[in-house]
Amino acid sequence: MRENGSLGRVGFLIPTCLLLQVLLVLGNPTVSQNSSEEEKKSYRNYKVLRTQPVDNKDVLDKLMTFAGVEDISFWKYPVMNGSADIMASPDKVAFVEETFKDMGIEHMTVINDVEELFQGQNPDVDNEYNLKQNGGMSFTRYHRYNEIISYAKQQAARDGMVSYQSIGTSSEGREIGLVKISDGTGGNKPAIWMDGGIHAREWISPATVTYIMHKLITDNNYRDLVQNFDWYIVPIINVDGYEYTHTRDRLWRKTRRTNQGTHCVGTDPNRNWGFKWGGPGSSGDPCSEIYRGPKPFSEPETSAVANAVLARRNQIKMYLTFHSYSQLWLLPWSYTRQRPSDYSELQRLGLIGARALASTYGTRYRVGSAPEILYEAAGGSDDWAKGSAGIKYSYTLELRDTGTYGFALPASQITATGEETLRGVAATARALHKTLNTATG
Ligand code: 0X9
Ligand code: ZN
Repeated sequence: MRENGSLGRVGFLIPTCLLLQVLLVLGNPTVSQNSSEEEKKSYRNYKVLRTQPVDNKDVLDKLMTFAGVEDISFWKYPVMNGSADIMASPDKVAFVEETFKDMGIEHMTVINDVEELFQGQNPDVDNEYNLKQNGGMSFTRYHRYNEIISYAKQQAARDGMVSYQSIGTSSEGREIGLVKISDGTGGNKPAIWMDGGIHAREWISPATVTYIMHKLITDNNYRDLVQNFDWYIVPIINVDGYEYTHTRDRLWRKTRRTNQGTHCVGTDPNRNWGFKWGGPGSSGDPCSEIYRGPKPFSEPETSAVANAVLARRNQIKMYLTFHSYSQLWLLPWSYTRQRPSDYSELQRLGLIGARALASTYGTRYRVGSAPEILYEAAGGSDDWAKGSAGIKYSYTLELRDTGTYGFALPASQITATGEETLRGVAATARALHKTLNTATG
């Protein structure tokens, strides 16, 4: 992710053409039927292998060459002094292991059968009690787009503090929903923006955002947060991609808009924002997993969210966006290794959040800028929120876990992840409230 387009050919999860897709379905017993009678890609016997931490640039570059190989993909990209998680199909595992051996790097198998974890990730049955208690959200399974939107609308209908509006439509015609929580006292309060589901396969993100929203509405322990701030919440931005991960390919990341002149579908919605668009860590290749799109805000989903943020830019004091996985509290900037001049202030609030989060169940987060603890990547929503919308406090949270399950994080971890993240967000919000009040006297 260090150079422009360096991951130019990561789009290998996508079958190369429709014909091939048809052949694959007909001839491949691993492609199964899902409830809507469409074929869902199977990851039976795909493995995730973890390298030892790499401290050598040549080895790092060599690892990156996997990016162009079909049926090999990165769950976690190789970074200096960090390990990489690499998924390989059954017939590519030996090749990957051989390559590791040639490079002299050790590895371990973190996931032995990706499909098995996916099968166990999301139980069909709900906890009926929870469902009733929470107005349709059980938080014991990953809910579908429709369920989350209906829940949001229902909350708006029954609670005077909550309102719902559509802020735009995805390329497949789905509504992008924005929830506002505001107790109506005190006029124009400072606001906090939260969004989830930029990347389709990171299911814990919409689940966590919805959990936090639920708690802000219903739990009196967080009353002060609603008294002191208005909250704007978009549970799922990449609505088409999210549904696609439920019906066709569990590991889809991008949007679902078709690209002109290629069979490769989708844009990375976290490379598509109009601040420093096209910079390092993004690709101009539509087949890449980090394709930035043909122009800034080419995707209706990012454009809708940006417009909704801009319309409230003077009110919004903090921007929080949720991804997974790695357990990181990321600070700006991501497009450059240079730190913003107010870095230490942003770090101060980030550390308060990470500490409160860890004090809940011991889940440890690292706090720092993406180039320092992850990789450089331009065109993300966090950089845009700070650089273009002028929101000083802008953070990306990479939620649980650190790779034991990765994208297959079981639904049984939703409430714990939600709870600890809520506590982290609450602590940061309270610190922000104090800071704003001190600053304005
Ligand atoms: O690469 C990303 O977009 C994020 N990581 S993920 O594994 N969820 O894909 C990190 C985003 C950090 N912020 C920016 N790059 N702007
Ligand atoms: Zn992400």
